[in-house]
Amino acid sequence: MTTLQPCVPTSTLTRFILQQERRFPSASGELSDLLNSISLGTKMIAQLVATAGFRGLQGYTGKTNVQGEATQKLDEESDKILHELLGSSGHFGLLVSEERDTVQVASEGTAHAKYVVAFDPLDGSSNLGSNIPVGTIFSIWRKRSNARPAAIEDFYQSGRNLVAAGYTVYGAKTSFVYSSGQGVHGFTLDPTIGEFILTEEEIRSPERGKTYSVNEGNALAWDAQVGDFVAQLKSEDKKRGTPYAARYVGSLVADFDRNLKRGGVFLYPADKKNANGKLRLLYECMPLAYIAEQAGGRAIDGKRNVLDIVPSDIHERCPFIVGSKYEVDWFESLRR
Ligand code: AHM
Ligand code: MG
Repeated sequence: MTTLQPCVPTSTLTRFILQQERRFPSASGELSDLLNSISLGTKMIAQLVATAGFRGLQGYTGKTNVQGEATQKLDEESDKILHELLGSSGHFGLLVSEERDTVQVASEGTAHAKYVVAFDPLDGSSNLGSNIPVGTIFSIWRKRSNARPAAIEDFYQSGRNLVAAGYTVYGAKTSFVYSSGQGVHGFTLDPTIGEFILTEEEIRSPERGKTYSVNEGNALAWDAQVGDFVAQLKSEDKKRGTPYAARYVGSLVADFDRNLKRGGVFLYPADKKNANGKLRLLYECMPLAYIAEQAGGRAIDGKRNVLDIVPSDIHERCPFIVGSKYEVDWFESLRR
């Protein structure tokens, strides 16, 4: 007879964050506190996503955000949760959110706070109501100077200066993946105890994969490089290992998470209609580029490494090609 073993976790996210902090004896604990505030916020958002259908939280607000996209009630609620939790932590000077036109001053600790944060509270929200995974994405920078309160310029730093970044996926399970520059680590929410449990330590992205993710409905607007690349991925070439399989969820976090762990490439390129693609640099492309690189992958905008770009607008868009090193190098080799 087999006896069921109690499932005692090796580590929780809270404990893991503290252990990472202890590696730096001079650390003040502020970053750990921030990450824990974000994790609490994502647990609350996971709950909202799961129960929206019977809490009157489904559907659109009737408003549009700064990008002209129709906002959903859950976009607004998720933004409020993160804004309030992070604002009251006292460690953020300024916040940027996909859902807010301008930079927001945190409610407490403005002058002394060391960090600024950007987030997409609910990525992929056009999929809500279809029971398809959505997620939250965040990036954290240190202020350029501690001698002054946070300023908008603190967001205009390259991704090389990121202190931490991460994302969650609210799907069949809720997962939290983050890096503070010491590898990428994955956690799964155990809803029975309300804790994120360490499930994937030191995630490494495979050198190459077998899938590609792109909205092929935009093919008519693609340039020759994107067209050639996708055609090669689909062609029969035993030596090269093609054709690849197409996988496109339409929620960046879900497509990215799969490719990070299984290998492959995701593209939201520039095209004839959108010179800078669709995705936003500060709270979509940069944080995921940071995670990809920490795991051994790559992210480019077609010409430059995404982490080398210095933003000049908080809602700036950026063409995004991200994934395993092999496929991103391959895409780059087709540049004309
Ligand atoms: P959102 O942040 O408003 O949800 O928009 C971003 C989403 C990504 O999650 C996804 O990869 C992309 O938009 C899908 O766009 P499209 O429907 O054009 O393929
Ligand atoms: Mg988004």
